[in-house]
This record gives sequence, structure tokens and C-alpha cells, in this order.
Amino acid sequence: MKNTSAYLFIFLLVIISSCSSSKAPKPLVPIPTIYQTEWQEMELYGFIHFSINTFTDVEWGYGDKSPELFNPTQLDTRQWARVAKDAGMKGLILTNKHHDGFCLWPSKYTDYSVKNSPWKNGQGDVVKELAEACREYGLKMGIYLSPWDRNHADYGKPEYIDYFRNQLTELLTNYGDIFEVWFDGANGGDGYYGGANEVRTVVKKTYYDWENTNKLIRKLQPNAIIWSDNGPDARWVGNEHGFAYETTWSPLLRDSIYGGMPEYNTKYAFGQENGTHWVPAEADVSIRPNWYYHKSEDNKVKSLEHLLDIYYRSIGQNSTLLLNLPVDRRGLVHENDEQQLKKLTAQLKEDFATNLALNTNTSASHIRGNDTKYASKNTVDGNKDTYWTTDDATTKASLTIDFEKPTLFNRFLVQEYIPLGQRVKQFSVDAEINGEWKTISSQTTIGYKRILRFEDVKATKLRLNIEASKACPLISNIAIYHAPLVIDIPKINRNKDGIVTLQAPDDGVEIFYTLDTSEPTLLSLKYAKPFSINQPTTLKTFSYDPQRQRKSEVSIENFDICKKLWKISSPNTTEIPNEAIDENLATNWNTTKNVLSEYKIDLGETINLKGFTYSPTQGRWVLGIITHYSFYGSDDGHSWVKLAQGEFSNIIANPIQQKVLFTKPFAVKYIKLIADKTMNDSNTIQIAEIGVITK
Ligand code: FUL
Repeated sequence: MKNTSAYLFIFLLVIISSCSSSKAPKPLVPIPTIYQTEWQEMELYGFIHFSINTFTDVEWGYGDKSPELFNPTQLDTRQWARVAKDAGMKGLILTNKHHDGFCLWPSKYTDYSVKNSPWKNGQGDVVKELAEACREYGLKMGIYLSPWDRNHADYGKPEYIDYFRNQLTELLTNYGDIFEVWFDGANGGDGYYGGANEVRTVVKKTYYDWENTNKLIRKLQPNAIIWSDNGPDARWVGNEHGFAYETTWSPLLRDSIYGGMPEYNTKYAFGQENGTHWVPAEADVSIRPNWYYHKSEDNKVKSLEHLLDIYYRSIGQNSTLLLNLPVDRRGLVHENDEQQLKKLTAQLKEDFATNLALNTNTSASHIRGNDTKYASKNTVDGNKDTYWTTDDATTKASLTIDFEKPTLFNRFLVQEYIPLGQRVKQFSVDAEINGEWKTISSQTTIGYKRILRFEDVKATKLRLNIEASKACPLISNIAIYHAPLVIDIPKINRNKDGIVTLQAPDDGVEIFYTLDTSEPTLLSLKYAKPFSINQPTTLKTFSYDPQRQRKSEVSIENFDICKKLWKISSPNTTEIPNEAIDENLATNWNTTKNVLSEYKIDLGETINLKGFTYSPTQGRWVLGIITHYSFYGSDDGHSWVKLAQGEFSNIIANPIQQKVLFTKPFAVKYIKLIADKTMNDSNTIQIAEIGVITK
């Protein structure tokens, strides 16, 4: 009898414990606000750079250009919204006022706006038109308002802050809900400043009194995400290439940072494991090399391969993606940009067509309180609000997905349940191939979303191992895909001797090309081995997948004379810094300002020089960039003539090849580039490449 009641007691206990639901894990601070979570879930949204700069062909206007230059002929914000919507974007952020101070809305507080432009006889309001288009297309709207204003007479003085806040108030009051307010860290320098034409530097940390500006924003748009280097709600990813990092934490040591601080991108941009505030990363990048529309870049819209890489390295690495579409002089997103976006959208649709993990059989090494509420199947149920988790003390655990038959895949997507904080520090993915387990990837953080790309794997099971976590891990979603081959334009490389190599994006993909400016077809030259180009020549080429009979776009490269005869020399050293003339942007000539002036480039022959190119270092961290230059030519290498002098504007934020054209050609045999000013006034200089323009 005694035994029977003991058994009954145990039986009841088991029943009770299996029915009782365990408590959810406690939040691991910092955690996101509901607005930050909603913002993160937007994932992809667009930036629109459009202003007087569009008409003057510069990246940073000085603030002195007449508003009459702003005259788009077919401005159509509904076209912007349609293009964005078709690309899967969830919102648009417009540069309402860039550094030049020109306002795209008729601000009450300045005459420097659309109201003094010929567009719609000064009666137009681009911001209003965009707000209406966004509403029509179901997009959210954000605002960019440059803190730096090179037009305003008061910039640098306390009065300007009132002006800035008045403008913010207009934008946050008159145009409906705003999802994000974007504050650029590029602040202070030379400008028009109401005619003063001088240099005005501000103490970035204190001048703007961000605390009170942010209070104003909270009052007017309490749901808006405030973005800057230090948030407070979302942060810059630290580069303008559009990628986050393999290790990307949403927590940030926010109070150690201020907007525009020089060491931000090397020290803080990745977020911190012990970050005190939830300030997730946003990766911003332009679909073209620059932010504003330049006709010269119509053929430089990023390739599909590049855009895909940006997508996987931003959204796939715990960041949102803010992709810029420069609006052209007509007032439209250019056809080429739209075409590339369409390709990206189509490829992503194919990449994520079938989730092979959905509703598969799963098992886990640990389950919180053995409670089905926290079971592993929650990761494959297609519901973002359910998750798999473990007991509080467990920070290492694994989850296995059983496909039940060999299954081919090359993408692995995993998400943490971020409303309770970012936790995972290290994880790996194993695959069971022919009965044997093999590790296919070892990684660090997950965060809101992590997507891994790898070669095709055919496996029966897949295992996610959480190897280290700040607290019990919470995984809300796992998805597995098999993405098809990418057909994209071939990679083109020419070496110093003029030998051109073409590289297809995948094995088995063929390449066709022309050298006479005609459009290449399947009847054109078929690439078999490297060939030589010595003179100014236009190369047009495309890739072709013979199996699926798919062609890539045509890629166009304009080569100038080759550098076979070129030599760099200095009177004081025998060292030859070939890195600057080796046609390889990955190598740099590291030198100093002083030494730079001693060098000269001997072109080996006299040429008719029409301009020059300068490519700064392409390394991950920009260093030693020339911001202001003088360029000299000589026919004997002794007496020099200054052919050009100026600024490479926005080169620090966007360190791409700079092209300078002279007003007339010069016959020279020697050239020399001098750094009049460098980034952060550094004495160190890194030059990736110097080139000439002769055609
Ligand atoms: C930078 C600016 O200086 C560029 O012109 C551009 O607006 C980019 C998005 O931010 O810091």
C-alpha cells in the first residue's frame, strides 16, 4: 500500500511537471525597444541623394550655388517609390538638406530652397511629394537633415542650432510619420556661409547639443529611430561599402561615442559584447560609386555579384541595409539602377525560394524545463515569435535538423529572438554527409539575422552548435536554402604590361568580348586566354551560362595607354615604389608627404595628357588619403608646370578612383602628384594607383 501511494505521488509529480510551463528567460540587457525591433525587421530600405549637387555634378556643394540650378524636368517621386517597392524596400530616406544647405522643401527659415528654383515655378515641395508617394506605395519615410550647412551664415554659432531645430520641426511636423532621422557625421570645414567664404570648424561633441535635439525629435515623432554614429537608436556601420562585420553586436558602448569622432570606425563600429545600450548597425552604401547622380557613372552601377555580396554582408550580418539610389537630373531613378535592382530582387527570390528546413524534424541537446513551449521545432515553424531555448545555466547546446534524405543546400540562415537581447558569442554548423559529421562553418555572433553562404553540401542532417553564449541562447528561426549559380559580368584585370585577364563568376560560365566598341554577342570573340591592350581601347564583355542559356549584362571598361614603360624614381633613393603604377588597387605605395614631392613618374614617352586619375588605398581602413592635390607635368623631368590643383571631394567617405580632367591637353613625358593636404593631416600617404587620361 505504502509503495502504491509512493508511485502515485511520483506519477502525479511527473504529470504536474510536464504540464507546468517553465518561465521565459529574463531579458539580457540591453534589449531593443519595440520600435527598434520593428525597424530591424524592415531589413532593407532606400536612400535618395538628390539636390543642387545633382545639377552641378559634385558630391559636396560649397553652399554658394544658385537655387535656379535646381530644375528637374520630370521629377516623379511615385517612380522612386515604385522602384523601391519592387525591390522589396520597406522605406525611403531623402536627403532633404545636404551639406550645401539647399532645402528640398520650402522651409520658412531660409530662401535657399526649392521655393527659389524654377521647378514648378517655386511652388513645389519634394518632401511632400515623396510623403504622398510613400503613403501610396505603403513605404515608410525617413529624413536626412545635414547638421553641417555650408550655406547658412550662422553655421558655427549658437544661432544655427535654433535654425537647425526649426527645420527639424518643420520636417517632423508637416509630413506624417517618420521612421528614421539620419544625422551625418561629416561636419564642419570650409564653405560659403552666407558669403563669408571661410573655414568653420565646430566641436562636434558639444556644438549641436544633441541631447536637446533628440528630446525635440522624441516629442514630435516618438516612434522614430534616431540614427548617427552613437545612435541613440541605430548606428553607422563604420564604412560606406555596405557591409557589417562577421562579429556584429547590437549592444554599443554608446556613452563613449560622439557623432563624427575620428576613431569610431576602428574602435566602435562593430558594437560591443559588453555594450551598454541597444544601438544596432545600419549599413549604408550607394548603388553607384558615389552618392549623387553623375552621368559619368551610368555604367558604374554595382554588379549583381557586388549587390548580392552587400546584401549578405549587411542583412546577413546583423545589420539593416540602407541602399542609395541617386536620382538623376530628370528627377528619376535611372534605368540602369532600376535594372540592377531588378536583378538583385530576382536573384534573392531564387536564393530564398524554398526553405528546406521548414517543418522538418528537429531535436535539441537541451530544452528549457523540458517544456514544449521552448522546443527545437519552434525554430522551423515559420513563426518569428516562438523560440528554442535552454535552462538559464546552459550556454552551450545544439540543435539537429533531420532532412530524412540527402538534401542539397548552400545557405544557412539563423536568427536570435532579439526582444530578449543578443546572446550568442560563438557557433558552428555541422552537416552529416554519408553518415559522417563535418563542420561546414564556425562563426561568432548571430543577432537579429545571420546568413552563411558556402559551397553546395549534400547532407541528411544539419546541426547548429551554440558554443558560447552570454546567457541561455534563444533561437527563433532557422532556414536552409539551395541558391542557384550567379551569372554576372566577368571580372576584368589589366596588368602593367597591358595583359588583360577576364574571370567568370562561376566555373563552367563562358565569356565573350569585343575591342571595337561594338556590342558583344555569342558570335564575338570567345575568351580563352589573356590578351594584350596597349592603347586607349574600349573592352565590352559578358558571361554566359551555356546550360541555362543565360547571359550576364555587358561590362564596359575604357583602358588608357598601358604602363609598360613607366618608372617611378627619386633622386634620394633606389627603392622603386611600383605599387602606385602596377594596375593593382590592392597594393599601395606607402610614403610620406615630403618624400612624395621628391618622386616623379617617367612615362617612357611623350604623351598628350588630358587628365589624371588617383586611387586612394582600397584597404578596409582608409589611411593616408590625399584630399587636396597639385598635379604637375614636365617634358624633361626638371622644369615642371602645374597642370591642375584642387580637392578630391568626399574621398574620405567614399575612397574610389578620382578623375581630374584638364581644361586643355599638355604634351608631357614626366608627371608628379603632390599632396597639398591629407586626411587628418597625416604625414603618411597610401597611394593605390596613379593613371593618365589621354583620350
Ligand atoms: C556622408 C556624406 O558626406 C556623403 O555626402 C553622403 O551623404 C553619405 C551618406 O554620408 O558622410
